[in-house]
Amino acid sequence: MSAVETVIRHDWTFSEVKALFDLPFSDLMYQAQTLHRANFNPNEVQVSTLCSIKTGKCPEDCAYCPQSVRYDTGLEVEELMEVQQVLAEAKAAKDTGATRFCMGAAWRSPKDRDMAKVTAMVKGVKELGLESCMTLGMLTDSQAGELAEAGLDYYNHNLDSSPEYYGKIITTRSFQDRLDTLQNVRDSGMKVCSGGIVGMGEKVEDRVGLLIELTSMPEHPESVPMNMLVRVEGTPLEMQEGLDPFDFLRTICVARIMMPKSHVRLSAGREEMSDEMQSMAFLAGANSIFYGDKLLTTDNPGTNHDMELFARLGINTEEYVIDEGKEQAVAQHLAENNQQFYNAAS
Ligand code: SAM
Ligand code: DTB
Ligand code: SF4
Repeated sequence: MSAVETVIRHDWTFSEVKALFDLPFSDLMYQAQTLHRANFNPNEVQVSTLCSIKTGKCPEDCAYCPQSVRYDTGLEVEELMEVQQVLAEAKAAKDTGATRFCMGAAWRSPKDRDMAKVTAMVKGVKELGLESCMTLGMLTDSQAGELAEAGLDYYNHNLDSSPEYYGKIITTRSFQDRLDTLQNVRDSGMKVCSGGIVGMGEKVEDRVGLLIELTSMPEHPESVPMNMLVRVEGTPLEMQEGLDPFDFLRTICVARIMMPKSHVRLSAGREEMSDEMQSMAFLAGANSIFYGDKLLTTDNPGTNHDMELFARLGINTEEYVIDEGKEQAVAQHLAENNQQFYNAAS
């Protein structure tokens, strides 16, 4: 840790943030990396594995999403999985080195009748010694309370874009609905995971707006997923023009600078990124990834590829520390697994 002062701000102005985006690329990278080093081990990345516990047939109209019932994406629909099946996947994720297991459901919001099953999943995942995360759509305050009581560590609910651009992407629920769910999650005592998508045709001003919204919350989200749009055939955004990689990297830099103590996750879209682009994202301050061959329904780089990339870059996977730094609960196999790849690479 260096002596660089870190101030957690909730009052970023539009012009300040826009000025960050407008910096020469090297100056922006330097600022982001400096703050990153002041707050994190720059050679550690947290790894989470995703599991789609209920797939497809979602009533919402999110223009990017292959799981909306409104778009024909050829997706295989799957009802809510059985608890034991989810736990078998969690165990497999742990065995390949993930420390957090994220369960996602293609719901507008969970039905009360689903809560017993999802809370059983949370308890089972915790018993395996994994951190838990869920993303199930909108939550009422009592649903958030039930999940918190079951031991859920994180709840993921993305703002996706600026309040202005949001309406061009989703019409079936409002930006305010999203903020209300995030408030319910925060009030329940769970940690907040919230970020957005870059590359949906939004302007740099919308990326500024998204990041200002994330930092204006009374506490910054502990985890900030930054997704690069995966252009899925059959969705309205299928033909969206490709994003300049530097525009994505700039967004990672600015997220790191504005939320210096949060984990910034390099999320969807890695399958389309070169190893060099990913390494620049880590340099820009991204320190978490989704690890596993699949995201929810689309492809992700394979675990072997990721471990090899980590070995080539000298990156270690971040350990899962239970009870705020007291008891370290990391499976020995994780270290061994990494070591094996470093040995192979050297
Ligand atoms: N139904 C829940 C919801 O929307 O909150 C949970 C699952 S939803 C798939 C979780 C997030 O995945 C979305 O908010 C969006 O940010 C991201 N996502 C979905 N499809 C994507 C795509 N094609 N490219 C990039 N990110 C995507
Ligand atoms: C997030 O921000 N990205 C993840 C997770 N949270 C749930 C989902 C990405 C989904 C990409 C498209 C798919 O695989 O269906
Ligand atoms: Fe449904 Fe979530 Fe996809 Fe929107 S992003 S269509 S709410 S699964």
